[in-house]
Amino acid sequence: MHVLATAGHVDHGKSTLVRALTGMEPDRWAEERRRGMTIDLGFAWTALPSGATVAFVDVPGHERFVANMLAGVGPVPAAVVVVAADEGWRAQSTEHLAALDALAVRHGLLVVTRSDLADPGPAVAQARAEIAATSLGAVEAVAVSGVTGAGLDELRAALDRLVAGLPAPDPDAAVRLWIDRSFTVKGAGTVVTGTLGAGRLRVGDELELTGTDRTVRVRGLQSLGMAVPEISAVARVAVNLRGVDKAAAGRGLALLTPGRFRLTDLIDVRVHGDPVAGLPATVTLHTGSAAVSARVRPLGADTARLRLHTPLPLRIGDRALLRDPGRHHVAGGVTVLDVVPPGLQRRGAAAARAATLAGLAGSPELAGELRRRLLVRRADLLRMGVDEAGEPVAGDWLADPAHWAGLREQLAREVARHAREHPLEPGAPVEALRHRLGLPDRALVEALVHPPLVARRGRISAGAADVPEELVAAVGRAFDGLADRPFAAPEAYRLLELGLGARQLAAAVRAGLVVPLGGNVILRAGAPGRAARVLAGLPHPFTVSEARQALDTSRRVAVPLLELLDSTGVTRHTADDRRVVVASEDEQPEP
Ligand SMILES: Nc1nc2c(ncn2[C@@H]2O[C@H](COP(=O)(O)OP(=O)(O)OP(=O)(O)O)[C@@H](O)[C@H]2O)c(=O)[nH]1
Ligand SMILES: [Mg+2]
Repeated sequence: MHVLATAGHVDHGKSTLVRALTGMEPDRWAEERRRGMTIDLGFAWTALPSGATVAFVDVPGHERFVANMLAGVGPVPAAVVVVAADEGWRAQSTEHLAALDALAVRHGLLVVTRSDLADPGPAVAQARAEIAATSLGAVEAVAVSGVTGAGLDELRAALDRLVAGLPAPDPDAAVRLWIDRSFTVKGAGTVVTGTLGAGRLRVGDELELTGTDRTVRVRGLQSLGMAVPEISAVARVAVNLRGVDKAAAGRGLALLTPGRFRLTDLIDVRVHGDPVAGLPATVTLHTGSAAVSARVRPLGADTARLRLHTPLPLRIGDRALLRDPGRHHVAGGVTVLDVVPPGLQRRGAAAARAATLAGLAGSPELAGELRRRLLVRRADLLRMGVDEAGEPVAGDWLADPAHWAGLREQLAREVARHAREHPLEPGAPVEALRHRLGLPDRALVEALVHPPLVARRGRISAGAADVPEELVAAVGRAFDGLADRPFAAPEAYRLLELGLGARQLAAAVRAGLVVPLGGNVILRAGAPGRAARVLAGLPHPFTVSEARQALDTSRRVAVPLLELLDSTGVTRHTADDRRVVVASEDEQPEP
């Protein structure tokens, strides 16, 4: 199916044309028929000679209903511009064409109607010239009479050529169905309609509904009046929603594939058309079927920041139209460049932002987004419209490669600095590093660790060699003068003199510099093993006193040292308070 919107000045014959082509009545309301004027959108469809189905969204031409016209045109990729032969180009011809141009509609057809009333030649010539200057470019023109039926066969053939040239929609794209109508069907509940421009809908689908913070389920689907289990873009669709009030699903809201769009009320845009400086401070932004008021903050010559009164599900690359609400004037089209723009509080930030925006094309692109955002969740990028997968650095975080390499170096520097400032801690806490690096997630800190850095028990250190020199030196000095007495412990006052308190001693133990015997009694590393060899040479069993003399040490050392050897199974305590060495030398564990 293809969907086309009509466009053109009031009373130029749009609805008559749609009626003649489809045999259906696009003016749905009694008031419209009574007044002979379209007020709101109308819908009708027919089969073309090729067999292709074409559905029309018929719009009102009267200037009072331009907002309705825009809601119909917004989601539709192609337009039929209607001009009356007897009236020629008029005000809303201009306004509607400006709207199509602002929305960058590229495909269309010119139909000069009421050609039974006047020579269509001048109207065709003028309209073609006007249209050629817009995004529609050169279009085919057909002269018809909706009353006599003249030209309708040529028009059907031209419509076939038009739809054959429309770009194929992506059936796997995320769904964003802009609601253009909602009503209640007795027994079924709320039904909303819209033009499905991309993706696919199925009965049973869960969708997000903007304006609510919950998901809704598709209870039934219809297209062109027929119930269908599933429907692919492009299509006119009617969606029956379970448990949704009609008032909560009105025009301008949208049904969305969950997790694929973010609602944003702050966007940076490129402005096409009038100069940014000439824009009013407040405009109405039209996109899809939505119309919201927006405050304009000019940034560069053709870029601006828009603060939307109501958040919309916008993505990078989306087109929207700005209208001056006071002057009934299409002020221009915009291309969305950023849906999560940075704050502009810092001095000079606006100028820097303008420079950045000047280089943006408005096409979602992974490398560029990473370069600007440095670190971003894949889910967030997807919501902005960036589909490229990318290789996460941790969890679903994606990083700009240069930034990531810089973070690696910064982490190494921070770990070294922490080791300098806290020489007795076994590495820097991950959380502290996360903070210093300004990272949003601990997993990122852990992912940055690579040799020689090691992560252990929530801390990151520069590996086993990471013993502070000061500590090694202080421990060395503690044993000064004890070189020929390997089983002598430094005196407590000496340790204090050297600044070796409980924490420092614990660090020295962890670093394997000394062996703890309880309290502040320490021996050099390896001392227990050497003691076992000396004791093995004593007559067995031996007393604490004999051991003390053999080891040339004090009771302060000998008692806990023997207890340590008992506990590791090197010596055994006998009933008469003596000991024997039971383990052979190579069985002796190194405490
Ligand atoms: N003679 C003649 N009259 C036509 C033709 N097309 C439309 N009309 C008449 O022109 C008037 C307006 O036609 P509509 O089809 O309602 O025009 P419209 O463009 O839909 O108008 P709006 O929806 O209000 O913008 C009606 O009285 C039609 O009967 C035509 O080809 N020939
Ligand atoms: Mg009409």
